[in-house]
Amino acid sequence: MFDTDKYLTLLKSERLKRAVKIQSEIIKLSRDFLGSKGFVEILPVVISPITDPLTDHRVRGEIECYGFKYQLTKSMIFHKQISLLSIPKIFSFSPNVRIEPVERQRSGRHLIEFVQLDIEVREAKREEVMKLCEELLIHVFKKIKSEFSDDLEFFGRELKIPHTPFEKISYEEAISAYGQDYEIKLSSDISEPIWLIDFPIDNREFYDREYPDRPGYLVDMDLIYPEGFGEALSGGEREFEYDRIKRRIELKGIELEVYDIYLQFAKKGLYPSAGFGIGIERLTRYICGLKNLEESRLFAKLPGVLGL
Ligand code: ASN
Repeated sequence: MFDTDKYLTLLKSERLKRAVKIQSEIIKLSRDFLGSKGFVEILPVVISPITDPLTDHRVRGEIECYGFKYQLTKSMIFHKQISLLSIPKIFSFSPNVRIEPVERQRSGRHLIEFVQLDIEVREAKREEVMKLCEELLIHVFKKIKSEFSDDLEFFGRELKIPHTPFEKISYEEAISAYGQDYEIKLSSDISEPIWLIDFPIDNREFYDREYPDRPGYLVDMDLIYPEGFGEALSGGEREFEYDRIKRRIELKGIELEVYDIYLQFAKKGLYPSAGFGIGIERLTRYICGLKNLEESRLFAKLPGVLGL
């Protein structure tokens, strides 16, 4: 089942060593950048009674302790919103567990355990966090390009510094230009990252904010990497008012009691906010130009394969 010799070869490979070294620097640079902008790093939450519903992930990583049901974190979205009651600008390197369908094993883009740099800003608009993200990425790309040129050369990677602001395309435009398979087709068609904005309500979770004056559409976004690397991140403005959140949960057909604790916080008052979460392994893959996400971290776990 588990091939230790194969694993040892992987551990000693030059590719893995260099990718992990660059990843360590990506984490350091992101931390420094966000620190310089007044962000506070909060510790990640690994188990909680509430987590992101992510309705395409039907298997829930549940554990029971002391008679209570906890779930493994699929994303820290609700904890981010609740954190803002204490601190106005937060981030966390948050491990997420998502039991992906086995068909995604060979996508090159899915691991069942990954880390996202999850960011949330009190009272922010979507455009502000998009700008923040662009600055963060440019900062990281420039530093890696200048200080790790040997490694990038080893990977045969020509890392381009994109122009800002990144272009935007709406979900509807992407669908009409590329069809249902828009993520990879769009990504293969562009040479700089692009924002994909304004998803329809059915496509996303209940916490992305619906335009007050454009029902059925959300003030949210994905960032798509160029050169076929696919999605980099998701984010948006958030629903924060009790009645609206309640309605959105009901629209998804989720029992209100599943989110009872979150709803109680919403009733007492959450702040408006916006944020996003950027996958660290996917960022490493993009920067190094790696074919598979599996090469982008130690202990990578592919859907349906026994990992370490
Ligand atoms: N972290 C994402 C966000 O902030 C949510 C997710 O990962 N599903 O919107």
